Parts: sequence; structure tokens; C-alpha cells
Amino acid sequence: DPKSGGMTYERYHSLEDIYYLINKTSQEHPDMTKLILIGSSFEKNPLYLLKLSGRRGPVDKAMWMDCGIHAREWISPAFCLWFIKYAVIFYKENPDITAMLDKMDIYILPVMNPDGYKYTWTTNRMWRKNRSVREGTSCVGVDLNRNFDANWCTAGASSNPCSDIYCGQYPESEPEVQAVTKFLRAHKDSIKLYFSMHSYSQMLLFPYSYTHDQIPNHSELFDLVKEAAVKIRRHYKNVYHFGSGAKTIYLAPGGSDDWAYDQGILYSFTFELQDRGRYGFLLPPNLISVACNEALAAVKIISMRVLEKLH
Ligand code: PAY
Ligand code: ZN
Repeated sequence: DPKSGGMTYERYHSLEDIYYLINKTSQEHPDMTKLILIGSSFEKNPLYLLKLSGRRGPVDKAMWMDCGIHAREWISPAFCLWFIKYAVIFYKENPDITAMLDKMDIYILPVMNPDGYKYTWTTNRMWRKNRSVREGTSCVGVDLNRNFDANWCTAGASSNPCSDIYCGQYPESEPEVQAVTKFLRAHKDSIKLYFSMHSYSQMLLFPYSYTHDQIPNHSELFDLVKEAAVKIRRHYKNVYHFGSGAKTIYLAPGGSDDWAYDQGILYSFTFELQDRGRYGFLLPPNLISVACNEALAAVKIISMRVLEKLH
């Protein structure tokens, strides 16, 4: 299939396999990649970022992409691996990925919630949160996408530790969120683009999710996600809905994309990958390649447009 470029990542990988794969990629492409440890999870699993760069001198722009905030959304880490593989294979072959890597550094966090991801492989496939424990409750886990300091724990989140959308004891209480916010704060002058990958629903979302208020550059981001959705529709015949999070899916305070936006990263997106509910979180492996290729098309078109604007 020319669209997949011969990529054979049509399976899901365990946490150990993912660590192995990103480590191997960084060793095979020392000229384009760098493995960066940004912290560790509640259960002390490492949080590795892979930094991708073109073969050129330093640049002042960067893009961030995280996957696997939610444990059960397996297509999300699969997409980060897909993107990494695509970047190292098609740098200097495909004009879009070449331009992206020549003009910006790309920071990729393949599994932001390693403890939860591991738990979905061993114990409960439908687990969403991390695996932090606290005194006074037997319920485990905080929803990392409710734990950022962005209208934290208002409507759309829960203060009940047993809830799947539990916001945590205070904003940034979780080590996974602390590691990400620390890195982003330290790099916020260079990071211009932010992507957070989730599933399912097939949606291209942008801030805000914590309020129905519009962001100042709403129409600009609306046009970007619209163009990406049209492209997916044309090439893959799949429908993606698009718009602000609050209006398109539901109120979700304390999310990473809203927090990044309020830090000044004005091109901030959350993607909900395949499917629209038939398999939901249990997307079968034979659908990985289409799901990843269409998401890749969206990341590429949005990144290319943003690079044109920033020029
Ligand atoms: O930015 O509005 C946003 C993200 C909203 C997501 C959330 O954090 O709740 C949406 C859900 C997700 O990907 O986690 C959607 C899935 C289907 C769910 O579990 O409800
Ligand atoms: Zn999610």
C-alpha cells in the first residue's frame, strides 16, 4: 500500500516493547533523534520523550505530541510510534515531514500514563486513569486529562476518587502531569504546536474544553481542523467532526490542550482517533494503519499551515 509506505506497525505493543522500540530507534538514528527522560510515573516507570530533528543546525521552533494520557486508548501510543517510524523513514523522501523536521524539533511522548497502560495489558482493559493511590480511599487513579491547572475540577470533572474523571487532590498533583508541565514550561518559548492524541470518536478538537467561551483565535484554529477533516474525508472516506472541545464533545476542565493554550501555545489540538463507537477503545489491529495514516495526514496539514503562518 503506497499510502502506508510499507509500514508494518499493525499491532499493539506492550509498555516494555514500546520502551524497547523507542530506544532502538534512537540508537539507529542518532543523527535525528534524542531520548530524553522527563520524569517518572507514580509507580516509577520512566517517562521518555523522543526528540526528532532534521539533519541541520539548531532551530527556534518546536512541536509537542503526547500519546497515551488515557490507558485504554491503545491506538494513541500506536500513533506516536507510527509517527516516529514515519518521520525516520520518510525524512528527505516526503516533503511535508522533511519541512517539519527541517524547521522544528518534534518532541514525542509515546506513553504519558505508563502505569495505567500496563494495567490495561495485565488486569483491566478498560482502565482510563493513572494508578496513584492516596490515603482515605480504596479507589485508585487520577484522570490525567483532568489534573492540569486549567479551570481545574469544575463542571465536567469529579472530586470523587472513585470516578473515571477524578481530578486529583490539587492541580498537577500527579507525577506524570508534573513531568509534562515542567518540560513544557521550560520550552514554552520554542513550542508553537501542541497535539494530544486520544480515542475514540473521530474528532479534531481545540481549546477550550473547560468553558464554552471562544478562544481569541477560534476561527483560525477552526479553519485548520476543518481543512484537516476535509482531507481525511477525501483520502480515507472517514468522517471527523471538528471544533472547540466544549462544543464538539463535552465540558472537560483540567485538560492538557487547554493548559498548553493558556501557557501561550496558540496552536493546541486534541485528536480523537478512530473509531466512532463500533469497537470504541477496542479498535482491532487491522484498523491501526488507516487510523494512523489519516491522523498523520491531519497532523501534517495542520503543521504545514502553522509553519507557513509563523514564517
Ligand atoms: O480536550 O475535550 C478534550 C478531551 C476530551 C476527552 C476527555 O478527556 O474526556 C474525550 C474522551 C477521551 O478521549 O478521553 C473521549 C472518550 C471516548 C471517553 O472516554 O469518553
Ligand atoms: Zn482520552
